[in-house]
Amino acid sequence: MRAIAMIFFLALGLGWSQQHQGHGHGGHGGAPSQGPLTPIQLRLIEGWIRQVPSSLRDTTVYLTVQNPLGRDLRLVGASSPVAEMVMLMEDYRETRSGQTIQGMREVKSFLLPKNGQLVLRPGGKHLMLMGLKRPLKEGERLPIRLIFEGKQEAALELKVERR
Ligand SMILES: [Cu+2]
Repeated sequence: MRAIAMIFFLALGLGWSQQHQGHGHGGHGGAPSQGPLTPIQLRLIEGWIRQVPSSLRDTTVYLTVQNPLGRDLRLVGASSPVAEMVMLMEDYRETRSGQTIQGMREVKSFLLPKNGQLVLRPGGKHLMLMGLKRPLKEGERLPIRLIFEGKQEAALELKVERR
């Protein structure tokens, strides 16, 4: 049963790679925690949201944040008022029987090590804004809330850019 599930997931990944920015729905990235969260301060080194044509309802978020705390943080979710949900994902590329497979898959969490950085960038880890509620305008700044294990959250504001 596990093998079947893995093959199914791989097929999903392939579907994603073909559309690249147009992920299908059906993920299960739901809200990781309810109730009040403790705010934490991270240092935003850089970050941006990719502008996509208004016909697309999903887009990617890339950022680099620094953890100034003396303890590890684990990113387990995110949210934004402009998206129905946000998924943690990573691009991957692997070779199977001489064929290169490229796609993206959902990830449960990202580690933000103590006194270290988490880097989300094209070709690697990223956040996916799923189900955009309206088209995004180039240059506008949007709030993104990062949710960490242990009911902690960090609020960021990122610019929509065409890159
Ligand atoms: Cu993605």
